[in-house]
Amino acid sequence: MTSETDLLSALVALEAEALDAVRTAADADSLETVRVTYLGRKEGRISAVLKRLGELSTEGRPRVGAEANRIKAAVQAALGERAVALTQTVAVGPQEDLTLPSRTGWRGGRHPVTLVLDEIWEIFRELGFSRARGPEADTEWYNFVALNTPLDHPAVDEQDTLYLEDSVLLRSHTSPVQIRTMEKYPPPIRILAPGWVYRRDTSDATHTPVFMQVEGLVVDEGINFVDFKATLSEFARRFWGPGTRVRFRPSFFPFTEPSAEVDVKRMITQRDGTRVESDWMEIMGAGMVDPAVLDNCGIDSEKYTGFAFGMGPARIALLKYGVPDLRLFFDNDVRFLRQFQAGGAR
Ligand code: 2NL
Repeated sequence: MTSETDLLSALVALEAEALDAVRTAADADSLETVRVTYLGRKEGRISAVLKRLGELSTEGRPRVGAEANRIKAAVQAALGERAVALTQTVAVGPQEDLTLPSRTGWRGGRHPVTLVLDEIWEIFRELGFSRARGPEADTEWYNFVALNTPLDHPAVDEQDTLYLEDSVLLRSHTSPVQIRTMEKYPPPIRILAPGWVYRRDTSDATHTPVFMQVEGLVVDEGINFVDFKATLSEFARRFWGPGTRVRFRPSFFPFTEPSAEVDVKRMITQRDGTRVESDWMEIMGAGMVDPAVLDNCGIDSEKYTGFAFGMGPARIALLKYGVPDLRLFFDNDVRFLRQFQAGGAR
């Protein structure tokens, strides 16, 4: 004979199954299927249990009947709640897809001009140079006059300087930093002076009115033209590669005598492994410090000599990476800048 506990445990198992089916029903149609499966009057699985009440003793019947009714009510209530929830989901729209991978974090990187400047600095650091800095707004004395460039000299007009007030201007090169260093410290001096400089230029592919410059200065007893050529050739070969050819072309700057433009010819390894030479590329201006500049800074030009040079890291970056237009370095389009990061384009 069927016992009361048999039917009760069958009912409890059915309740758990039915509630689970209600919870996972994805739409109104499947909810209706769940209702018919468990509560349907003819074929419903709970009704099937109730039909077996007759198998029980008279005392057991009311207890099992009451439990069956409680379960029917619970499943009915769950069906109602789920039906409402499903209509709300439709009204709100699709749920977030929690299986989507999350966005990776933004990673910053160094600007290509900074990368080149760091590389230049690293080489001169190995050669014994220190780094010097100074103000971006300076006086005519530091920007021109101390550099053997009287204010009526054509070079002053050529630089079309940006004045802030009488005799105070945005520096047109970082040379004022070297003048201040020579005023303050006795030789030996070996410094690199990087920083922003300003000229009243219109932006085009090869000019920007604000640009990064890096100048270098060496002053000591007995510094000669061989030190000058050897130091800058060594720099060029460390930067552009060991096979690089270096040439010094005569030039003019008011603050150096003699003066030179320094050009390099690189060895380039092509995709197929063959090595070819590049064209000559101008990388910097340089020269032996004019004795008048040393005297202006209180350094005895009979005892000390020196050399100096200046270059634009953005222009070097242009040559090194084959960038066609300097303005790309200022647009700050991350799709452009990304290409210079260690991981390459991402
Ligand atoms: C260029 C050329 C140059 C210097 C900068 C310098 C500084 C002192 C004394 C003598 Cl304090 N010279 N600087 C010398 C030659 C060239 O820069 O093309 N720069 C972008």
